[in-house]
Amino acid sequence: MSLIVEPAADPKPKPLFTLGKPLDLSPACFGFLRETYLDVPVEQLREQMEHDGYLYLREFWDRAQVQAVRDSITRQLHDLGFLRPGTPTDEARFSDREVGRAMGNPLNQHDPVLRELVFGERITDFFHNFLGGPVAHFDFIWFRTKGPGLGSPIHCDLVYMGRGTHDLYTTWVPLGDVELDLGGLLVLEGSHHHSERLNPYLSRDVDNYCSNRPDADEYASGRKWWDGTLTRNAVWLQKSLGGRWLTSPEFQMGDAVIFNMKLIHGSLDNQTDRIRLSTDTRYQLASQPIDERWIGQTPPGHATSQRRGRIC
Ligand SMILES: O=C(O)CCC(=O)C(=O)O
Ligand SMILES: [Fe+2]
Repeated sequence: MSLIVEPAADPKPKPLFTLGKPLDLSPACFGFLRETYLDVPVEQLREQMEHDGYLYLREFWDRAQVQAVRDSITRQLHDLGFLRPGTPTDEARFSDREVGRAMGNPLNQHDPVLRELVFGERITDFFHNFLGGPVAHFDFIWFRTKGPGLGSPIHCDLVYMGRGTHDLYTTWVPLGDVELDLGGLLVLEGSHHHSERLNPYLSRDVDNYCSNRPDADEYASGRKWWDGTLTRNAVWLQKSLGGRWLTSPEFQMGDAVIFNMKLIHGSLDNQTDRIRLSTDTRYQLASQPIDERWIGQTPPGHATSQRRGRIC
């Protein structure tokens, strides 16, 4: 039996949207991520990363361990008043208040149960083996608490975190089962192979600005910021670069999606009344330079202090 499978797409799927636009769900334009498992030899996983730009590792963690993290987060959401009163906490029903974006999110970055999941032995051992040496991770944890409505804009992670090594990997962790209409991760097949064409985008950094432009002061002072979006039109992008938009028929608690800095991705819009919960975190070789914006007890992230001007 092959350990790597790509499930067939439903011939008559329900409509799916990105940033309010319907995706073309024909088999040439849409499909599902190739699934893999931890017992695949590491050389094969490296080849797969090279070829696909991602690894969709099913059952990477014990479901119970992920459920404990979900419990901790839904409890926080409940206590902060973000869940609809009278509904079971575990269902994470949206009230009427957005929890906030990954930056400035009120959830606890230092929750030990969460940190044990995303920075514990299982994942660091995996990266040690995969990268071939001792591993470092960013301290910052990106929370996604996506209520009904628009998913994440299409982007590559490099423009947010490229001041250290570019041999850096994101791990996207669904904290709950994510069906298609709850709006999970969406990646553009083969898009990491277009880095030459995407160079004008990939060579930018959201916290850099051109100091010789008339609006330089506005960028330096934080009044203006480029948010790193590649495009708001996923359908146009797919037609222009080729490849299919890929997601999972159902991301499950315990799964992990690991991907490189140049893979184009975003997420599907959430068509339910529940909050989609996930985190994303970053890993690299400890011997490589690291992007200091994401390191420390309270990483500065995209604070104005991190703006850098240059002639361009
Ligand atoms: O979960 C999302 O909506 C976006 C995830 C993402 O951009 C990432 O994991 O890098
Ligand atoms: Fe991302």
